Amino acid sequence: MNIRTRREFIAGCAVTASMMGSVATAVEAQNAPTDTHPVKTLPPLPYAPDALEPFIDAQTMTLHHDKHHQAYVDNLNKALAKTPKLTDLSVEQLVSDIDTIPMELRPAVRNQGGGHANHSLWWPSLKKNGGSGPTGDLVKALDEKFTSFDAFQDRLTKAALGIFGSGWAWLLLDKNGAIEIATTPNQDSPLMTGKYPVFGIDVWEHAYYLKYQNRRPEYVKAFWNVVNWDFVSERYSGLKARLAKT
Ligand code: MN3
Repeated sequence: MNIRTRREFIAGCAVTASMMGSVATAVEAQNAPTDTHPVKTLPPLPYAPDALEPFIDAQTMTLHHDKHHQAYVDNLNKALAKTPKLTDLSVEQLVSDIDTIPMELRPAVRNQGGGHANHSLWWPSLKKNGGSGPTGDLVKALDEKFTSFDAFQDRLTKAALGIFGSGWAWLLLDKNGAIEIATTPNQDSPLMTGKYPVFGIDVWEHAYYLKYQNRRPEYVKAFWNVVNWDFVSERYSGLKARLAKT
């Protein structure tokens, strides 16, 4: 069964399952999960809140992680309180399979689950002195797609600056392993459309307003100083290898 057919098949099962008062069947065998952050828990910040100074300030990091990300986790779990089978999943699996989730729970999965998934990738993607640029397979992929790293950086920057309101700009892999730049509004996760995020830029004002106020271009420029290239490059190679097997 190809992926599309399988998704439609699963979506069909979801209707049946929810009609039977259980969503368990619908979510047990799904799209291959990418990351596996539990729905129920806020992952710890993998460094001190001031680790990215002066590019991203400690107060922003603390509020962003301890308050904003925590709120996505709390609100998601509140919404899913009556469907414990769903809270046993990884948040990445949950948002990947949003089409199979009962309609009344989808707004929470999209917004709160998307926020939880996006931020769970955001923290490890950042590091001061995280390498001088991409390495390994990612270098070649960026050169082939965008002609050079500089051209890629320029394109992703423009995508981030072009988002109206809140959202994310991403480097993504499609299911065939091809890279692309895309944006998502609000907290929509690329996983909801079958794409795999390599890394992204959070351009919600909560990510930068205390230090940069309305100067999003300055924040995005600063962001390039704190990309964890070792993590991002390894992640790209890992995702690519996983997709080659499916
Ligand atoms: Mn954020």
